[in-house]
Amino acid sequence: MVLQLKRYENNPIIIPDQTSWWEKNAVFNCAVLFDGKVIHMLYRAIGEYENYVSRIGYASSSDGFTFIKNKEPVLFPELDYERFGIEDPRLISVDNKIYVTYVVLSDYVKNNPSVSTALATTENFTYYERLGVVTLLRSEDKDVVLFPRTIADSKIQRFMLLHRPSAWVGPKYNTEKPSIWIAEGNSVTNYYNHSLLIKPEETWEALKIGAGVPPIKTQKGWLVIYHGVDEKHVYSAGAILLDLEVPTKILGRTRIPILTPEKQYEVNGDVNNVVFPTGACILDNELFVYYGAADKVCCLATVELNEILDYLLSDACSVRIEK
Ligand code: BMA
Repeated sequence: MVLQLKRYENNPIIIPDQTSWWEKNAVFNCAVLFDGKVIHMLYRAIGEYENYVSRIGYASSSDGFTFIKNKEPVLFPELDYERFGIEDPRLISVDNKIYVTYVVLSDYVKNNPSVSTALATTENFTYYERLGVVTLLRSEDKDVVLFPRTIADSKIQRFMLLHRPSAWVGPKYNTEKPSIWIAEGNSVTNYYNHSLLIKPEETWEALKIGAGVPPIKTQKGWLVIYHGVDEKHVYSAGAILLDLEVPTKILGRTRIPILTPEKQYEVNGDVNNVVFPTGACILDNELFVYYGAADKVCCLATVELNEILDYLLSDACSVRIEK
């Protein structure tokens, strides 16, 4: 059996607003957080192509399908390290505090900038307190997602995250291609104990992989949706299941993408052939996965939670033992 996410029939769910100075060209790569009543969404927006500076917009929904957008951006370059753009937000609630990770650039997109990831916290999705850059200098680190819980161990609260330091390749790092790493933190901003979690193994993820959606706690393990990029620069989505107690242990990994560009809105856009999942929530036992399509619009695809968990624990997703 091959499991595929089911696209929402009315995709895309968010499209650019032609009348808006900051989001008239593209709105994509959306993060979500469900607070039990409202699904809050942050999304990346482009209003001009010349400098391609990204800002972050906010939208909300009560059913997961229909979102109402704010008129003005909620996160936009204010500090020096943000001035070339704020990209790819990921939302997560850890111990009842809401955090956003987002990518920041050292220069304009066209100048091949180095990338880092910054963190902010918010109580109301309107005001954001900046907590600074959380990745290491020159590690080219993005796709940073926090786990939604801390571990209390010897009275120290330890945070956990997944990240994708593109510069960590070569024999020293035991991977030839940018891979997903896991780390612990003694505060929400300071991470150590980095270890390689998964590296590219299949052709659809041959160039690089990166965490997409923050880990979702389920009864069977931490569910993580990630993206993989093939030799032709096609972005697809896959999933892994991590042990709840020992998250460095992989219980299952999809060998065939669960979503790959097929629809016109995924194949043609500002960057063609991209599905880029960045947010998810569970509504009535259904996993809602939100993704950017072709760096142009925001879309939704769903799967029954138990179905994807059983699939990840089946033979089709068994973990290969490295010799
Ligand atoms: C990644 C990020 C994403 C983008 C994707 C496809 O590196 O820049 O924001 O959606 O590439 O272009």
